Amino acid sequence: MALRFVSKSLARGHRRFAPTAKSMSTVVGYGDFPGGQKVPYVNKLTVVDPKEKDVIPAYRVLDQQGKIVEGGSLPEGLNEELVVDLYKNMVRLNQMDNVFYDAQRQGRISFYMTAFGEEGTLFGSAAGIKPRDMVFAQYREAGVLMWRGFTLDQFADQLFSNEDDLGKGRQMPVHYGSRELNYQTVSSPLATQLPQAAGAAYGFKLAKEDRISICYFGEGAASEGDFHAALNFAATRDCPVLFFARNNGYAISTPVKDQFRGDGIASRGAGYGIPVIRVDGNDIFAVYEVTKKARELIMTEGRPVLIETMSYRQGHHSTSDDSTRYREVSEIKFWKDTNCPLTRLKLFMLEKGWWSEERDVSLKDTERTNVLQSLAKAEAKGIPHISTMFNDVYKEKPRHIQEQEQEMLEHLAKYPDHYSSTGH
Ligand SMILES: Cc1ncc(C[n+]2csc(CCOP(=O)(O)OP(=O)(O)O)c2C)c(N)n1
Repeated sequence: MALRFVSKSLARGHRRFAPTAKSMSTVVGYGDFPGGQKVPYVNKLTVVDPKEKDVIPAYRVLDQQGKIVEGGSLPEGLNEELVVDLYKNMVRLNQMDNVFYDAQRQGRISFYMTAFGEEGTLFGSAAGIKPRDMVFAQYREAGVLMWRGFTLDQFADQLFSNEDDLGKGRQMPVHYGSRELNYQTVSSPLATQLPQAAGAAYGFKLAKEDRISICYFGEGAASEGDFHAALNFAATRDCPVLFFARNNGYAISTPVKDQFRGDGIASRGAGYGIPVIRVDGNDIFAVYEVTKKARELIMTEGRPVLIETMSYRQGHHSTSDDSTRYREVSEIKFWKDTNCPLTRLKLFMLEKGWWSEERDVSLKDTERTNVLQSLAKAEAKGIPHISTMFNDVYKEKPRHIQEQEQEMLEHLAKYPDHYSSTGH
C-alpha cells in the first residue's frame, strides 16, 4: 500500500525547525520549557522560512487517464459493486445539480450551489466514514448526504421550502440537514461548524462512543478565526474529529494566492500538532483510502486529523455568481477536460469492463428524469403554515412571541387580499 503517514515529522514542530546542516549552526544546549517543550539552543541566528520547506505531496491512486498509478493498487474495501455504486451516485448528484441550477435560472427556486468537480471528494470521503459519524458540512457537500440516503424528494423539498422540508422552509436552498442521517444542518456563516464539530467530538470521547465528527470546509473558510479555535481546541483536548478541507482554488472570486501564503491548509496542521494528509481530490479512490485511514488513526490514537483535498471548483460559486468575470473560460475548460473526477472513474470502469457507454447514457437519462419528477412533486406541494414561523425560536414559545404571532394573524385577517397563502 502506497499510503504513508507523514504525521510524526509534521506534528512535532520543534524537530521540523531544528537547524539544518546547511545553516552550519551548532546545538549548544537544550531548554526545558513547561509542558515538555524541549528546545535546542543554537549558536547561529536562524530564520525559518517556509518557502524553503518541501511542498506536502498529494496522495494519488488513479491517474488522469483512469489508470492505477505506478506502485499503486485499488484500495482495500473497494470492489466492483462499491465502485459502480459510487459512480452512480456521482452521476445522480451531477444530474441534480444540472436540473436545480436550471430551475433557479428559471426563477422556480431562489438559490442553488453546485458541486461540479468535487464529486470525488464528497463520495470518496462519505464512503470512508461510518454512518454513525457526525457530519458538519459547509454547504457544498450535498453528495455526502446523498450517499447517506437523503432522497431526491428530500433535497427538492428543502430547495422549495415546502411543507415537507425537514427545515420547515426557514433557510435558504442547499442548507440541508438530517437528524436521522447524522448530518448537522448547514448554516451560512462560514467556519462556525468547525469548533462545533470539535466540541461534538469531545462529547463522543467523554461518552466513550465509537464515532467521530467529520467537518467539511473550504480553503476560504479556513481563514476564519473559528478554524484556528477549532484546530487548537481539538488538538489540546484530543478530540476525535476529522477536519476535511476542500481546497478548490477559489473562495467566490478570491483565488488561493490572495487567501494564504503558506503551503495550502495542510501545512497548518503541524503548527497545531495535528497529523495531516493531502490528497488528490479528483481521485475518488485516494480520497476514500485516506479518509478511512484518517478515521482509523483518530480512533486508535485519539487525536484529530486534517485532510486537504486538492481539486477545482468547476462550476460558478453559486447561482448569484458569474465566475467568468474573474477567471478564464479556458481555465475551467482545462480542468473539466483533463482532470474531472467522473471522467477518471468512468475510464477506469470502462477499462475493467465494469461499465459501458450505453449504461452511462441510460443512467444519466434515468437520473435526470428522477430529479425532474422530484422537482415537480416538490413544486406542487404547499408551504408551511405561516404560524409555524413563530415556532422553534425557543423550545417553548415565550409570551412576547405569542403576542407577535397574534398580531400577525389579526393583520392577515384584516388585509387578506394583500397576502398569498401559496407562495413565499
Ligand atoms: C462569516 C462569513 N463571511 C463571508 C461569507 C460569504 N461567503 C459565502 S461563501 C464564501 C466563500 C467560501 O469559500 P470556500 O470556503 O473556499 O468554499 P467554496 O465556496 O469554494 O466551496 C463567502 C466569502 C459567509 N457566508 N460567512
